Amino acid sequence: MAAPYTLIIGTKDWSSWSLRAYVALRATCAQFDEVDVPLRQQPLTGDEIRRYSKAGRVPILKIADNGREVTVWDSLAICETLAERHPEAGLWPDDPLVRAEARSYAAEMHSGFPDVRDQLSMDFVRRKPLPKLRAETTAQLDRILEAWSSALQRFGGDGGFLFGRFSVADCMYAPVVSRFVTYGVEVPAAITDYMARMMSLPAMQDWERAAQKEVDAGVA
Ligand SMILES: N[C@@H](CCC(=O)N[C@@H](CS)C(=O)NCC(=O)O)C(=O)O
Repeated sequence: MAAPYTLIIGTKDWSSWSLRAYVALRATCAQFDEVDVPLRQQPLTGDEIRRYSKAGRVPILKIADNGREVTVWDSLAICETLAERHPEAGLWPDDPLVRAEARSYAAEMHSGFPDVRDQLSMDFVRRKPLPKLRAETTAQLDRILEAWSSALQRFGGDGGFLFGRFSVADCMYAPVVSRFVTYGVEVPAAITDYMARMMSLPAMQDWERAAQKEVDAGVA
């Protein structure tokens, strides 16, 4: 049977938005085909992405469902769609009020932290010195650490993810975990444990292996 999903993603070493959709899709255990688009090779990159979505950004999820085909673009829309289509994966917390907070975490990441994204860009397998941080970047890093600590303390429980079991909130922050590893950002012990848990997810390990291959091949 053909896979119900096709996930179109960018170069794994760099594509932080793609990683978010990838870990969400892996959490559903659904079968999917993957299309890899090389980033930073304009005009090829843009042309390739626009074959799948006129929005011109990855990730893109194609869904084939009972003879219907739909395209979902944007990481958060993909995560929401997967959570809705796979309730068994528990990608949002069960409690509506906790879910409201988890959604806020995901949305804050999706629309925020521009200086962290700019100064600590994702380079999944490389290890780099921490650059001299702008005040805005430091403030955003502090906010991320404060938000993670608060979620882990209040909801982490035995599951050890931000809201206990793995959720869309963790998907959205997966690239930030990778950035903290790449740039050796100093974090409190509880956050070190959280980051280790995230980095050891099979989906993250597979992503890392593929990103390493890109680096070895000189395409990232
Ligand atoms: N808000 C979008 C952002 C997606 C995005 O900016 N993706 C980058 C790659 S990480 C991209 O497609 N860049 C296109 C290019 O480099 O031409 C999302 O959440 O998916």
